[in-house]
Amino acid sequence: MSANERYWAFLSVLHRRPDAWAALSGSANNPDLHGTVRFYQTKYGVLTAAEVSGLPVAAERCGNAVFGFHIHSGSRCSGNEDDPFADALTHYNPENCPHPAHAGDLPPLFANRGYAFQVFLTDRFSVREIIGRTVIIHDAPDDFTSQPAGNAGAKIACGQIRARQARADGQI
Ligand SMILES: [Cu+2]
Ligand SMILES: [Zn+2]
Repeated sequence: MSANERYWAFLSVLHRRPDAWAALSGSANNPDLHGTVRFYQTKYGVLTAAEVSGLPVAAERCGNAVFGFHIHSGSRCSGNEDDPFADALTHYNPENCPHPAHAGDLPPLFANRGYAFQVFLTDRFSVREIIGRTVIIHDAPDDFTSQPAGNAGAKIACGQIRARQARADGQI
């Protein structure tokens, strides 16, 4: 397959129903924050498409518009007063690597007046192994250096990764 053919093949993958997806909701302090992350298994890795609205918009010039983005190992978006999504636990890291070599480390979201749309490829995990885990958005950029989690700040949105549902008519 030529590079050009591969490009168009990836675009066509995005027309499929995703193999897994997560519906993200903001914390109590971020009620307008919502998003969907779709995961498509390909032979090159997992094509991941994130579409998020309601990200915090900085009032000041040069304010932050980059938000840490990870798959966390926990299965629930519950928590406590200090950390509303504490039960999402830490970055998904089956190989016991340092950050940012965790399997769950994703490119941070770049917001456009609170809206982000990103598609990227990662071969650090398969769709199958992330089902039941969680996707987290943080309120600060990931510095891709600090341990254990890139100093990305508070968790502001969370969603559980679910497998694609079989359709009622028996097609999958
Ligand atoms: Cu995180
Ligand atoms: Zn990490």
